[in-house]
Amino acid sequence: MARSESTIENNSQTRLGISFSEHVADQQHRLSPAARGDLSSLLRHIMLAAKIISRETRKAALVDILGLTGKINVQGEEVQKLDDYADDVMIRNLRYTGHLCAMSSEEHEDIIRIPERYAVGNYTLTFDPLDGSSNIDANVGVGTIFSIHRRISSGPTGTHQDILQRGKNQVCAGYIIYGPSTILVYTTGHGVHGFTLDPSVGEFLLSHPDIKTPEEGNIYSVNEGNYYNWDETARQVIEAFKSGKNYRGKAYTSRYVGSLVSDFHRNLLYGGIFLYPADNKNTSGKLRLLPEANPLGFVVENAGGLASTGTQRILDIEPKRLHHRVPLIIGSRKDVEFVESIFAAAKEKDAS
Ligand code: AHM
Ligand code: MG
Repeated sequence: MARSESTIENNSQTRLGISFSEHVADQQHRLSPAARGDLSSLLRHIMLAAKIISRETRKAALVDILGLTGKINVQGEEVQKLDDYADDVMIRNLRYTGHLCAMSSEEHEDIIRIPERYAVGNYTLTFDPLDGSSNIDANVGVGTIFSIHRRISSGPTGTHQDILQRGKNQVCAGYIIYGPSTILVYTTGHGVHGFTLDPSVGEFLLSHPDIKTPEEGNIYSVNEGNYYNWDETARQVIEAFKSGKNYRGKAYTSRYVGSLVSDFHRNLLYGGIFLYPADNKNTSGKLRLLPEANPLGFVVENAGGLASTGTQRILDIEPKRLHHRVPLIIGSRKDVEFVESIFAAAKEKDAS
């Protein structure tokens, strides 16, 4: 029997194994039929950069044998560290596309301008090229995090104003995790979808359609070595998860990789909460609003979770500078709300 085209189309957003490129094209067609396809094209360029970074991170375990990453290779040349390498791959693969007016990277002090020889487009891209890179020599999962905004300035090229936008204005965000397999997770605000790189065909294929994070989880993820640097409220929060004296009356289990994308991705799938509160060494928090908290906040909210500083929604924060840091409390909705309730009670007590 002949299959109708509508059957094929209806299945395409959730059909396991559909390629990332097809998924993005179908989403554009369904949600913005009049769009020119710039965002879809931009995403395909990010995907290509991710494949290249994935290939290099796979070689990291050979560091002592091949002389990679910051050492001298067999030709006597100095080879770049992987985070610098990933940064270069992102810039080289994105700056010529004609879709961007400016970029910003966790590795750069200032914004990255589009060279004059390339066309200027309507989007900005902010990224952390290799999050968790201090773990790479131990073969622990690392990742690239990205955030896309629509341009708001109107001059000949992009400005700081275009980059320093609130997280709630993101048009797309996601990450690529280079773990036992390479997985790309993205959202344009219409569901969160995960794709696994199939090395045999070199394509990201849909493996996690329409991810919804559980409303509550059993995991808390935090660097507890900072305990004595935290204030009373942060200590109280962690004690509540450990002791079972929380809204569920249940003790949580602890999981902490120390690589944000890995900790975030696990909690997104299983449920749970990741916390990096402010402490007396990192008085404004350690993690960066633009390349880390905002994109993961956009992903988690679109999967049904929450991202907060403890007192404010991450996506509402007005970025003050490129490397603006924030406390980050992110994950399952009820767990984040519980933490916010402890911060609110502490604030009330302070005020009285
Ligand atoms: P990076 O982007 O320079 O790798 O730093 C951010 C990393 C996160 O991946 C991780 O969650 C955090 O720093 C770990 O910090 P700590 O070692 O203080 O626990
Ligand atoms: Mg990082």
